[in-house]
Amino acid sequence: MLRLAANDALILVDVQNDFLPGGRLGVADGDAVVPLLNRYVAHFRAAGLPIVATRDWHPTGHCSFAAQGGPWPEHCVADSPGAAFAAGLELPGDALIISKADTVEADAYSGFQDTDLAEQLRKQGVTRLFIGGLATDYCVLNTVSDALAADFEVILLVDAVRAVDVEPGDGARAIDEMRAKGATTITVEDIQP
Ligand code: VGL
Ligand code: ZN
Repeated sequence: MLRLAANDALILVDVQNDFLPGGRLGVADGDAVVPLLNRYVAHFRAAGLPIVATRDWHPTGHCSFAAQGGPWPEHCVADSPGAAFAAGLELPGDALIISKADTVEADAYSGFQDTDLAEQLRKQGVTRLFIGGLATDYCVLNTVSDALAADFEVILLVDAVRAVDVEPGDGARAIDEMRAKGATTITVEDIQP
């Protein structure tokens, strides 16, 4: 069991339509994270703690798109339906939204890359981060790694992540890597109601 504390914040990584099954870069079973993340959201709201949602927010012609020679199909074009948060995600109105990779020339898998996320969290006295969302092997992995490198304590919401798995096992290896770097893991039942 784990009790939420005053220095905790929740980070929901890229829970966007294009990463759900049927989306441009659909993650298998990606929609399964939504009801779980809603339960984490409810815990954090009840405790009055900060909730952050990151989003991939690419311009048309982004360098990560296949037409530009990048590795991915076109996805999460800013203001498009595919870039919108999953309809079922119960994101509070006062959640902090962090848009990333929003210039043509740079990609960013981490919510900390070229954003003021670390500053905003520190300003609020946050020291421990609960992180879940999509995709385990890209944006979750990189957000967790940057959070640890920036000296935040990190708890990975291991029930509320799903992987792209370009190679089978990528998601499991990403979880091993996050643990090796110092992240601990919980499931939603571990949080003291
Ligand atoms: C992501 C691939 C490309 C992610 C974003 O959110 O994990 N993956 N852009
Ligand atoms: Zn992207």
